[in-house]
Amino acid sequence: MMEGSRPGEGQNRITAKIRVCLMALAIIVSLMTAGAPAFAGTDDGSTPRDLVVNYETNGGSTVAPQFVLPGNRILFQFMPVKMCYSFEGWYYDSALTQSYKASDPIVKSLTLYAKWKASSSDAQCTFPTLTSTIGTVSAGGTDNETITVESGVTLAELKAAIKPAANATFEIYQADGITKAAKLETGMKIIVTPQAGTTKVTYTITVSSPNLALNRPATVDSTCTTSQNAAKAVDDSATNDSKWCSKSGKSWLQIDLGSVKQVNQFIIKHAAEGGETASYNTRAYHIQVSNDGKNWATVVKVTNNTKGLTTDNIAAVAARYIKLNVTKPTQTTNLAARIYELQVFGPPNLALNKPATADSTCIASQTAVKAVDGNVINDSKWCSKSSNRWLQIDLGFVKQVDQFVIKHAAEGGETASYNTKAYQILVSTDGVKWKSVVSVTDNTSSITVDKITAVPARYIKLNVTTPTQTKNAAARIYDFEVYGPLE
Ligand SMILES: [Ca+2]
Ligand SMILES: [Ca+2]
Repeated sequence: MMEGSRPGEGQNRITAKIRVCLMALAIIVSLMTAGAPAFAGTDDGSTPRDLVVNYETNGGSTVAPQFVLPGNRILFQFMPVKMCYSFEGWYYDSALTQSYKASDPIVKSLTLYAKWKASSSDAQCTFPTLTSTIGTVSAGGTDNETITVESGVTLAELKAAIKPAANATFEIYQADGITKAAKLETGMKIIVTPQAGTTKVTYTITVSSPNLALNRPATVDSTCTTSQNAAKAVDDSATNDSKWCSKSGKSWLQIDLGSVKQVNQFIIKHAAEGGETASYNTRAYHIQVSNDGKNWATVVKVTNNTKGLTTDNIAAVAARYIKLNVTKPTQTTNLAARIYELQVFGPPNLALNKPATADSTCIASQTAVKAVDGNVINDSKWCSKSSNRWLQIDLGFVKQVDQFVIKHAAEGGETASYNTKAYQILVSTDGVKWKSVVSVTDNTSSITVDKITAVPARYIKLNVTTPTQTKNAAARIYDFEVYGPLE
């Protein structure tokens, strides 16, 4: 598009001029007020009873402190200006979460913080934004935006997924914004710098792992009212009474994760997380896991909880069903169990949706990709009946791996006699030199879990040597999962 034909350019120029004038005015006012502070709310000067309101403008023009009598409002407040940004208001906290209103009385000396929004409509302001194929960021790219990535995403993967704006560069730093990051963690920052080096844009990283229980089918022993049902414990909400409640005295909640998953963490939101008194927080509970809904193993036992939010970490176990038994529902004699949320997390499957290849397929749809899609339904398997059946996965980068979970024929609903009988797993860092790490000769199970001492690997290869328990020659792998030690 030609320079002169850009729509709204004239208007942008005028806006920019007004901004420059505003900034100059603000600087003059700031200089004046710095010499003669505005004693808002009192006419007798800075007596010892005056409170001081300081302003942190976060890169905008300076605003001088003001003095206010306790309980009074600030009568006249200066607005700062900042090139290429519009002022979004004052906040009580540097994280900009609690907004200040002009009607708020001032009850103690404090600092107010300015919030800014990048005004990308201004042609003079080219914002150093980014787009990313991992996580979600707004198209405009505003300062202090959050980018959420799933656990298991590496620093190198995120870097490869980011495309900064034209002529801009970016780097990922630790939370201080200065030290370069070595691996991804919540609170780290992506800072995008334009060629001119003036208006940097910061994105804050949140690392999240998916809640395996979210909106999964859930059942309970009973409810206090019909709306306080099992689904409320897995809906990712702790507001508007979104809880499961039961006062049977033998209260339990059971969740079906849909298929067997690796599980290593439970987070429960009790009464106080939903705004109720902390004395209603669950006192004692235990958590059980099962692959079939019949045989249960107790993995968590808590007898003395007082908190509104509990986090129970365990060594990773394979589980399809999760059962929460509330043994003492409150801190008092009140008998109602109140569970606002039961969240279930697992370690990241390093093979999920990674490039996969195989020697052959039985039919065109039963490709290698089906073995790394996280699904076991609708015939989602890789199938091969050649004499040399292999599946290979590229993790993308060299990672530490220490566990392989394979879902065989019966997990996909086929006869257990088609479960893989014998297989080997090999690993490689370069795809050329291979090391055998697992060799199984007599499996009958529909799910196999093979743990090894952690090794570095980028490529994982599964050789199916005896595909079934019978003479049937087809290998059927519904899912091949790879896990590593938690860093
Ligand atoms: Ca809820
Ligand atoms: Ca699958």
